[in-house]
Amino acid sequence: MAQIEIEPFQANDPVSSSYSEAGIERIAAKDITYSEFFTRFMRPNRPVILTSIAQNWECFNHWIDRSVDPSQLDVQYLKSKLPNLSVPVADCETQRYNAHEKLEVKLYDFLDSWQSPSENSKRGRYYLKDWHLRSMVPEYGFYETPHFFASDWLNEYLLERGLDDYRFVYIGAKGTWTAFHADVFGSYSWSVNIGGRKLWYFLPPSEEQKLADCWRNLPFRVTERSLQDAGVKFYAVQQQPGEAVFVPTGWYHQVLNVEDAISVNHNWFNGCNVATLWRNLRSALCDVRREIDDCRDMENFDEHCQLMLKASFGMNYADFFAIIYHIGDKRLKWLKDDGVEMKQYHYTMGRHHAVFDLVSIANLLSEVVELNHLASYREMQNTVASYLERIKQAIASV
Ligand SMILES: O=C(O)CCC(=O)C(=O)O
Ligand SMILES: [Fe+2]
Repeated sequence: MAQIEIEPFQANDPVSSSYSEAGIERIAAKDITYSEFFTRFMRPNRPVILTSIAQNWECFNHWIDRSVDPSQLDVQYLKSKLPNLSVPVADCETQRYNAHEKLEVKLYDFLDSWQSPSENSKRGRYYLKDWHLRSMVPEYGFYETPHFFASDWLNEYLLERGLDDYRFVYIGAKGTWTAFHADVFGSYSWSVNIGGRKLWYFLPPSEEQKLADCWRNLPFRVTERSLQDAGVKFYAVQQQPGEAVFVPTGWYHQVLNVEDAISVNHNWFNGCNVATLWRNLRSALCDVRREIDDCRDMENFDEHCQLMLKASFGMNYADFFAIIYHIGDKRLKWLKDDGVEMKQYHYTMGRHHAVFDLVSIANLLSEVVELNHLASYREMQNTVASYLERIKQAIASV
């Protein structure tokens, strides 16, 4: 079983935040180690494309009938593997708030109209996306998470708790697209193309502010022209079949299927970007508090804010700390029972990596305690403080 491991180093080493002026690098997956990917891209939060990453995947080898066309979906094969599930599609010709309108259709209807589009078919309009195929049909192992992306606290926690995950499949005809956005919670994403090509526009963090209107709203759609006109720094990249795009935290992006395109992607976070998630969560809570400020005197105002935070942001403080404690407990156990294997997807985690995870948790919780972030949530504050002491002791004894 392959191991994900990093070099022994001080978790408090400064991280360079600069990015390459030359564009987004393309590196063959076999030419870079996990540790290099960690140091050069994941920790400094820089995008990269890793090529030839999917050649052993079942979906890469069977979902596309390459004898016909490089992006021809083998509809018969998919039907033989999958039941007629309800699947989520985005209607790329409508807009609801800052995303496309979502609806549910039957998989076989979607595939049939893909294969033989009729006059009023929605082929170039409906984009099958955010489809939890992996969790819907768990026995069907159609891909393996590349080891580069295996330090994934979000899905590790959700899967071990039997909760809804952030692992998706996307199937979109030429012309379907994903609106301008940064990823949920401020997570990373990775996206691997099984077939077809996608055009990505990427903006380094904060560049998107140049596009904000006077209410601080960002555009639904950008074009090269609108980006240039606003003096925005951006990268345009074409993702080819078999390539993985690593999308760093807080980088706004827009994606267009320039051909019929099929991809797998995950959202995730870990010790490298957990502080950004916490910052985003706090800022989303500030928005909620501001919105219902006139109810401030009501009983249970702070608990109510947490309910609203969960509804608007998809996660609240209790969820966030549940993830931290789950990950922390597992790393603590592995350190104690030295040599116990840590199964993460189908990888094990090395000792330096486990220590890195604990140090990043300790750094985060120290900030939470020292800056009194949980002043309105006393009980949570006490739990965090005592958990921090446990982690510190464990790190000190390494
Ligand atoms: O492929 C797409 O349409 C969108 C993918 C995306 O936004 C992501 O992977 O973060
Ligand atoms: Fe995204």
